[in-house]
Amino acid sequence: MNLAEIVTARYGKSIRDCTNQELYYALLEMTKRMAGEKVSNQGKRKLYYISAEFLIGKLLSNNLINLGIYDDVEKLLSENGKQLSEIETIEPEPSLGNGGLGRLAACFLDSIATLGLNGDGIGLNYHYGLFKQVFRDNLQQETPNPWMEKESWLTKTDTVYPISFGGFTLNSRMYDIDVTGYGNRTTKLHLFDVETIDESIVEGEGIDFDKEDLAKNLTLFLYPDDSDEKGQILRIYQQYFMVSSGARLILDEVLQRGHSLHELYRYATIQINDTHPTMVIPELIRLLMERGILMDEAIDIVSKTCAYTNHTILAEALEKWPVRYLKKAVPQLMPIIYELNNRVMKRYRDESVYIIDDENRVHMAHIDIHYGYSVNGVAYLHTEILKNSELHNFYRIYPEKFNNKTNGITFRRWLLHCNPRLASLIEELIGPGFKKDAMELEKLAAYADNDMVLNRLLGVKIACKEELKDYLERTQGIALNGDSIFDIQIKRLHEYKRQQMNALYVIHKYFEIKSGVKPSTPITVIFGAKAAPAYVIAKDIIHLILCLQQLIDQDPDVSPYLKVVMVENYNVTLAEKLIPAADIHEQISLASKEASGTSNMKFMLNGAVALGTMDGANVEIADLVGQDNIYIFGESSDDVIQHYEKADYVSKDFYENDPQIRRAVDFIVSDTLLTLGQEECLRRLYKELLSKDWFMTLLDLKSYIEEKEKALKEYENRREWAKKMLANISKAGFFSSDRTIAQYNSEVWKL
Ligand code: 26Q
Repeated sequence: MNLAEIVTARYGKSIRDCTNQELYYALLEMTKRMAGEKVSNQGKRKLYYISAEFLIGKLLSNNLINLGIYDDVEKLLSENGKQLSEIETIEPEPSLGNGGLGRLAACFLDSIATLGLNGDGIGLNYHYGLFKQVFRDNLQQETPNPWMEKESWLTKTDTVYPISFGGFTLNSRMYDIDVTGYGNRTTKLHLFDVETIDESIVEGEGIDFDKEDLAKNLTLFLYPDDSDEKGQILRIYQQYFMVSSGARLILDEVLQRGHSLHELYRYATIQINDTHPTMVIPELIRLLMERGILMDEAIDIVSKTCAYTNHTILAEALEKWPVRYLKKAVPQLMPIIYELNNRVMKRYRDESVYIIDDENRVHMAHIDIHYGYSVNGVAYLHTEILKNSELHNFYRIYPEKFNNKTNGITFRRWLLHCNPRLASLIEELIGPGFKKDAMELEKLAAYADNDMVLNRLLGVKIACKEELKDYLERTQGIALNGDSIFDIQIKRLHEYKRQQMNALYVIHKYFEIKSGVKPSTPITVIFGAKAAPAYVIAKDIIHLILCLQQLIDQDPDVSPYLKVVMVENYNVTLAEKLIPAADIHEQISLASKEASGTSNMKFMLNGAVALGTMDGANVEIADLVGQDNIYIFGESSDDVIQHYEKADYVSKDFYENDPQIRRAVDFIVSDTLLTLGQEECLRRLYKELLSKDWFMTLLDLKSYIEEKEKALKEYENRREWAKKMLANISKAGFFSSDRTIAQYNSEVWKL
């Protein structure tokens, strides 16, 4: 059925007479049906990508592009006086992820489908997903973010599994989302859910609820507040619910295809996305034993089936669950976890590789490394750090398991969909081949001295900036100056990502302007970030940025030259507007701490130039584009690791020895800011920077300011800047998730 037929059947009227809302539902039906008709790969071995997060974003446009009908639909609608871009705004964004790790999983599904590989995703169907962020009195507040409507991308299936926990059982129903690949097949995202969820248990306006009523709350929120014990145990319940449902599905599918579970690893491979799904290992062992396979063989089979991706070296993000919690939530797994640990203890003397430590905590990553066949990091530098320091003791035991898979992004969403102007300029210059083979972007290098092309590139950027300006005006009441330099930092708020360093730069610039030194081109510093609800200092940093925004907006001496904007509720939809409009993107994590980063790749692809440290994938970006096309500053990861080892970094020394740094830090608790903000928050942040500064903000602040000044100055030469833009775009091909997935397949999954 075509769109006209669907609207006639649904509403008894023509496209022209439908509301945008009606058209959205009709398009949803049409695309779901078309995606459902495509066949998935039925190869012998199947990949299951298990992840607690799939940050898929809105799906309508992306699906239309991948199905190859975007232009036709847009034309049909406009002939009937309708605009696809307006209809798109009606779709709620499913926010089933926090940030990089979840978005990566979504890009991977797109590439798995595009490459036509046999693989599905397995996750949870959170009713509210990540909280919605609102600003009140310059503070972040969290509210629920419902996304499921009576009609959505989800298709209810008949697959239901009873999942038992300590003392009770819940039914798990599978819902599917068809993920379309570009001009190719589809794959499925299987999301499991409890049918008895009760959204009404959320108390008041915020996101508080009774954490113990599991039948009503298990899949209510993504990663609910885990600052207390109840929240942590709820997370274990969620994880087990996900992996037990997934494990049963995998075993059922292998059996249905007529294979023996003794050869599970020949027909299935499971990629464990960070440690959140680690319990799939003991759970599969348990299920195989339930089906009559002996322990030794069950462990062997599962070890050949599971592979693990590490996304972080931050100690606090490596999951270690107290045995007591696991005993309460999933007692059936404990005998198996003890046995897995006993085997390790028998084989190795080194206590640092044990699964259970002397404080009776279970190290989830250790289960993955001992009982999986592959361990990978997500960028070259990150994998080297895993091998040489963080997981060195494991690397010595299993060197053959360790491998690198530098992250990637899907160019369908992050170029074709979010920046159609740039995509069509590229197509005009080098033809459509880059859409299937991203490395063809290199052909753009031939235009490095072509003034007409360089000018058109600048023209595309101006148009994207205007579009962002209109969008933020319309949706958030924010007025941008389209002629200013857009300097953008968008990512989860975390001290290691150092949004606070960018804020200190803003203060530095504020003083400069106050003293009469004005930038040649006005600067707009844009932030987008959510802080975890219980992460106090992260919320203080948001508070500081919002206070600076207000201060500068109200100061006529400064506001013509400098503007700070923190967009509210940063999400995938906003990223799609912000990234094409960026001139400079901030990738300023403390070297060694950002495993990869993926927004860096998206910005590069959209012709923005990075200002960053030699961290994560920035290292590979710098290698590819060369030093003239990126702004690098700060201490190296080796030096930073040394500082931690020697414990020799003292932030106060930097504060006391540099008047510029001192002035910027002191301003946080100046009368000027205290009249706008909350004294408690600002003083706490000030104290943190001076007495702790665990992520060494003040260490790099000076070189950061210098390098940013250099970037701003070089921006003035528009022709040279356009060459940098072109160089970045032409080298972005390596960061296509099609390349990443092809590597996972040839080196790990072997589908
Ligand atoms: C762990 C324990 C308890 C509670 C929560 C968590 C938890 C939740 C989410 C730990 C980590 C995450 C998310 C991590 C994440 O997004 N990591 C990012 O992954 C990207 C994709 O590989 C990388 O590009 C980023 O560098 C990395 O920060």
